[in-house]
Amino acid sequence: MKKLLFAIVLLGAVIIYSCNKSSGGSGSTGGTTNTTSTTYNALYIPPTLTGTSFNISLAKSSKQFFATGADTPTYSYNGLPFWGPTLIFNKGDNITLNVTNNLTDTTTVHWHGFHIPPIMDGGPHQKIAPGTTWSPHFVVMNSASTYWFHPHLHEKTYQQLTMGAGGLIIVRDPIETALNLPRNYGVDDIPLVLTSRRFNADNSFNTNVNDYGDYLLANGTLNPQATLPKQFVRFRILNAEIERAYNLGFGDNRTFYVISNDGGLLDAPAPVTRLVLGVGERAEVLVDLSNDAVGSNVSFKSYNSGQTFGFPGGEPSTSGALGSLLNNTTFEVLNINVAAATSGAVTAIPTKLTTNTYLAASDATSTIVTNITAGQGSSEFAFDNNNYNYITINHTIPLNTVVKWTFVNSNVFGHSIHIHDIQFKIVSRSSGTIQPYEQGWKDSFFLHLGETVSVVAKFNDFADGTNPYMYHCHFPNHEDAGLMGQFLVTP
Ligand SMILES: [Cu+2]
Repeated sequence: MKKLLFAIVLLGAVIIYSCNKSSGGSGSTGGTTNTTSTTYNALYIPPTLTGTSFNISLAKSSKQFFATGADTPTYSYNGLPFWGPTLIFNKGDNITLNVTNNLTDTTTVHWHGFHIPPIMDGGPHQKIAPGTTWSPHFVVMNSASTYWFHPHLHEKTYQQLTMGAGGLIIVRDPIETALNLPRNYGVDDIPLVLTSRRFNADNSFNTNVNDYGDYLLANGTLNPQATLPKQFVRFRILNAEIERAYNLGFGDNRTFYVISNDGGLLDAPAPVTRLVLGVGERAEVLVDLSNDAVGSNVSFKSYNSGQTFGFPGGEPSTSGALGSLLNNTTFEVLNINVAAATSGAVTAIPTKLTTNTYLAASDATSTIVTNITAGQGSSEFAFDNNNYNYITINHTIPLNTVVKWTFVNSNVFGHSIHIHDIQFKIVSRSSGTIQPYEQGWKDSFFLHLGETVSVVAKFNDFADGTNPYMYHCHFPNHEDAGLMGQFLVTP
């Protein structure tokens, strides 16, 4: 039965690829089957920028996604085709980012996951007008992990992110550096930004508000393949989707190890065979390729078939705003072509990574309860019945308060919740236990339909009686429609 299912999935992949080739990815399902296997494209590895002063500029760009037909108009930073450079920060550095907006539209850039003053945060209030440069500066206080940057202008986030604006940030620190982990970027330390897009017949992105794309993109690469050495390899995975969650695993169900999530290393590697990653979440994982033959292939997949309702991307339809060719299917996110080991290969993983001192529910001195409700007007979702607006401060938190913040979701669908400013600890999930790989510091989490989740955080260091931080659903279409609020951390 499993073999039959696998064959059906493979056949589906061939049909999708065939259709993609013949129609420029218009999403037509009228393609005929053929027996050619998928033609892979080399996984694009974004270039890195290092130092303490970073110049990034957002402008229109383009990328050829398909073997034939027109290029796809995109937005990107620093003239790249789709998706920006990877910024590498060192903890403790005082950095400046010069962000130039060369679009004809206003934008912002948010440093997702960073503990920085609200005026530097790049939320909807820190607007960058066309033709101007915004230069935030801050000390990197975050621990080593994988973060990202992306536009965050209210009602424009979906459009600008869909066009390709975003980039990874890697933070290094002495604790992570002292561990024997794969750290050779693009060789055994691989960025893997997962998203998908729907294309129009002319190969342009379909930027109507679709919840899901039809074609997986890994670092902007269609049908991606990476040649990776026969040793422990690290993936820094970001879910940069619109709504889709990924249920990641390997084709042979091998165990892999989560070493870090949003805000830093776990105490110890967490072994998994499946890893669910909602929008905005990151995970660093190690996979052992040392027992794979040189020249063999290992398939990294998302097992999104058969999910219960509320898992984004589990819906059965293949078209329309709620449908996608990838929905309710198991699809490949990366084909790995195994090559010879490198010198200095990592062949074992540390049993101990770091020692985190987490907050507990009992540490909280204040509570906030946020309900996902219907919004006003045509807004399908809002926090506590109020659509986001620039003026309303939804919560005021005195500096150094430890808050237990509870999100209650009894409305229609799952969401991915992100709180700016802090890294928090998930202390309860009403749907069940908190998985070992979710035990670390988090800034984003998946909130299932019908679920209540509580997180605990200390709001320290940055008080500002005027400039708020955001909390929101990280589905950009939901936040644009009003599923966002703001809070002040006051002196
Ligand atoms: Cu949402």
